[in-house]
Amino acid sequence: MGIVKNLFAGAWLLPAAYGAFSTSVAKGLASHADASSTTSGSYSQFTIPSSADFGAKLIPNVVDPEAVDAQSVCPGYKASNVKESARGLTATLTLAGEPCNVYGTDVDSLDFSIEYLANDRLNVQIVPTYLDSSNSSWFVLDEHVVPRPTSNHHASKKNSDLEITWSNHPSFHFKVTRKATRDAIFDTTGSVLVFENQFVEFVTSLPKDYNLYGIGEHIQQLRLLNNLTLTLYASDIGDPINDNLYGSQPFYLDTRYYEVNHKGHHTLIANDKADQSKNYVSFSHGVFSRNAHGQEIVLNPEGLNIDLTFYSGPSQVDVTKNYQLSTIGLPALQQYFTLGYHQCRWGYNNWTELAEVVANFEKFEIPLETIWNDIDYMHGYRDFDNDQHRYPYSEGEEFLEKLHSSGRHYVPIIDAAIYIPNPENASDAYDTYSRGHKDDVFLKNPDGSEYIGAVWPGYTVFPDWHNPKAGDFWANEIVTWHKKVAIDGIWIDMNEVSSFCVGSCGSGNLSMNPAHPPFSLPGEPGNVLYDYPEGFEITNKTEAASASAAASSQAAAAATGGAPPSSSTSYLRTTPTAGVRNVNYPPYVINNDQDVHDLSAHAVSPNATHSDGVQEYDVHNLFGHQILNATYQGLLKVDKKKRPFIIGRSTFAGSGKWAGHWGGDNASRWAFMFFSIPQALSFSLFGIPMFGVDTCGFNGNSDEELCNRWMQLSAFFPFYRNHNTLSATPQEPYVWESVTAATKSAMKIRYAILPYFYTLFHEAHTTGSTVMRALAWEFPTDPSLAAVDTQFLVGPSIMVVPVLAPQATSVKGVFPSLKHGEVWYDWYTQTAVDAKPGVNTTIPAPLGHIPVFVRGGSVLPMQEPALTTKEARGTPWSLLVALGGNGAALGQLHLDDGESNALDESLDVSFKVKGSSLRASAKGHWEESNPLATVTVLGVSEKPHSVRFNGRHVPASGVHYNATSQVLSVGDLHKLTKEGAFSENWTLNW
Ligand code: MIG
Repeated sequence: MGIVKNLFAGAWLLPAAYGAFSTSVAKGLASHADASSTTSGSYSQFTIPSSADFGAKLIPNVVDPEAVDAQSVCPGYKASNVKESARGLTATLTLAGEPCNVYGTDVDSLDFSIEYLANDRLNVQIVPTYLDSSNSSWFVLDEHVVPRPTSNHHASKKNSDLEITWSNHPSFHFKVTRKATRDAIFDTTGSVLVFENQFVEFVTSLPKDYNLYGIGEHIQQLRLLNNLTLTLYASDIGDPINDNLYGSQPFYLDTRYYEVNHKGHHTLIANDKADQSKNYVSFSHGVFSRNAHGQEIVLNPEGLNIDLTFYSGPSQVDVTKNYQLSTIGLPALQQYFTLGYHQCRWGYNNWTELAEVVANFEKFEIPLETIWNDIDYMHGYRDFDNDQHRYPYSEGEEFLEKLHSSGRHYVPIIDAAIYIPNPENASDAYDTYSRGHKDDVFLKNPDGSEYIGAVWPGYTVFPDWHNPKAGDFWANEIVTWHKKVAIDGIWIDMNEVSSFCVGSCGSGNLSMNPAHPPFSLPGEPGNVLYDYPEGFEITNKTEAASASAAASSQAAAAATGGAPPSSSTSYLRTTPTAGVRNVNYPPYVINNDQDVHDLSAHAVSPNATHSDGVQEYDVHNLFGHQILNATYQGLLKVDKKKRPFIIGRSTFAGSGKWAGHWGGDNASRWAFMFFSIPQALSFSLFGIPMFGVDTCGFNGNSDEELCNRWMQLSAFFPFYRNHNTLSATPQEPYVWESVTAATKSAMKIRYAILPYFYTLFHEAHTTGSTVMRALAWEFPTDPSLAAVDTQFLVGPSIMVVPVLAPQATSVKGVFPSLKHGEVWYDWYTQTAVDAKPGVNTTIPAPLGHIPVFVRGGSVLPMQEPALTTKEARGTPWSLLVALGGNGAALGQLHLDDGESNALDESLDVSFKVKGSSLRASAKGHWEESNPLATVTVLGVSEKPHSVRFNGRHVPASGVHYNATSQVLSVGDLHKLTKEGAFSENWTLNW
């Protein structure tokens, strides 16, 4: 049996401790003694010393040979006072022996409860008995911030798909069983429950070779590996593989495949035992651990994890919908324009440069929907404040007017931190800070002073989302600034929340502001970018050689200077003090991926204190989530009728209600192009369908081949944006001729199927379904697809098999479900693919070509490609009908104005093919005035005698049939649909 070990470095209710605060401030101040000044522009600027971001040297428990295994020393609990009802059970758990106090203070009495919430949903909670809100030493997650799952009146143990049993021998443990398969889906047998004030541990067994998905945010393959520690702690760090990242998504999906015998008995199969000649079924369930603390999930093949909600599925689709509908909320409905192409980079220096970029897209006739601005536009990196030399308001107004009238949009970045002006320099005053300070909305130190960290502008403060006035402050800043710059959405960065120094390093140092960050920016001396993608040495030999030589000498120079991250040789290990929490240095050290693993390194410290007394320690993982909510409310204040468009970096369970997410700070490397697929699929499971990564890669320089492939791949991602780091060589698609062509060809498909994409988004918003899908989710009875993440589906009907390696001219892909009669059509040739079931098929894919397939049984509503989504929305309709093996096909279309919150004016059309007729039936009041131009039917085996539209003959001139490709194309339909393609229900017969 394999085991999931869940180690919470801190439960969700913990006593307060302020001890460590003075230490980190002292460190910040001392290190300033060796600070240097750099000259930037005409003035000499103070640089925060890099040592300000050095934490204490820690060793994570999972690798610490001296770490005590809580399982071997803790006594566990015994249940008593058990009360059962039709809807669940409550009991008291009492410590079963001497407290072990291994990574905190043991809690001697706990309340255990099981609640059957619905037939397909069950909750288990374990909370300290003496929990009362008057006692500020216990932290309880706020239900307004992180909702609990809803319950249904009719739920009962009897009707539930799942069942829980428990036992006291040898100590308290419980087991969740799926009734249909008699299989335990969660089982703590053989382990002890550990519940301390800074540490909670529970252990469940898993099947050997489990299929687990989710547990974010991590960059990893879709199906989680065996033998892996997954740490959850919001961290500002570029592209670590498997380590903790920007957001925290404590949810997983577990899929199990079974063979069913004639008696209906289910036998679980091992993944490697899957056999194409056999039939299988799968059952999926989801588990949400409603906990915002730092946590660690240890997946290992042997042996060990308390607000747990189980979603019984039994399919991924059921689990994902249930999770969103009952618990975290449905994803925000995106505006139609957000599905167009987005161009961004760090380093667009002024409005003129932005205008040039837009002009280039026009010149090369590459669709461009939105031009983005990174921190370059800001005055000294201050939020809500433009640099008046480079990005003056007046010129911006002109630029934006022109941009908007061309149907395009503008989205700038806003950082989480707020500059705190130099008190000794009257001309440094900054209104945003003054207003926030007056309202007292910033995070505090334990002594009540403002917590002062460091981000781009120098020393900064941070909004405190627990303060009831913080939301209004943030909204007011957005509204005020919007009057000067007519933005169309907001890009939220640095919201982990990131801070470039340990502790309140700015306390006492404000006279140094504006300070330079404690490291060099990309392109600054010592940090010149010489990195290129794999394959560059083949395609650009000379340039690659000189870049690599320059990189070596830069590295050699760096090696001679600079201090080591930590001068101490021994690790800091803390021991628990009875009843006292050490929030900055908890006894259990999670494997946080910042340098030296310090929780305060490159983030606001755990002892930063909120207005309600809650420490950052308890809510660190929620900062990102709450700023996204505040930004959403702010944009609604700008225009309450418009759907806010927000892309955020740090997220939590439920952030999808307000924002999309981008997988920031990847590198211009082939591996990261691959990882973007499992990243997107994981965010589908987390209820954040609007996802995309920095196309062509962020860190390092990109090159023609990688960018060519990547522009094509991202064209099938929900959020399609090219973004680049400061000083890296330009990578807009018009930079290379082949990339221009490749981009245009992929965008032609994307823009044609925009109505399909939009319909998928509407469905996600109303039902919790996904947009980007794993093959395993659409084909749940094929165990061989469980780990596939090198190809994917957009909705149910489009499959993409991208090239993910340099120098390739073909790619291997599988065509699911052929043995059950599934048909796949090549997008380009419109003919059925000839492949064998379960066989990895070689698909030609020269540079510039991305293999795309349409699944038989689909009707895709399409419009004509155009340079903007607005223009595309004004073109005639066409339908692509891909007949299934049984000759049938289905499709959906949702239309509305694409931007307003009030959805009373909408149109829903359903398409259905039966025999040789296609029926379109529309419901709703949205008036679609564009006519229908063409219907193309793939897989028509015989030439039709006649074609009729609503009983009227379509003239032969409009009908084309190709017997070889089996494509029937019916044109000239405009005349018959002058009032609009769906103004009346119609039938096409052939
Ligand atoms: O630490 O604003 O992920 O997309 O270009 C760098 C500059 C800060 C990180 C974001 C990246 C953005 C960059 N930001």
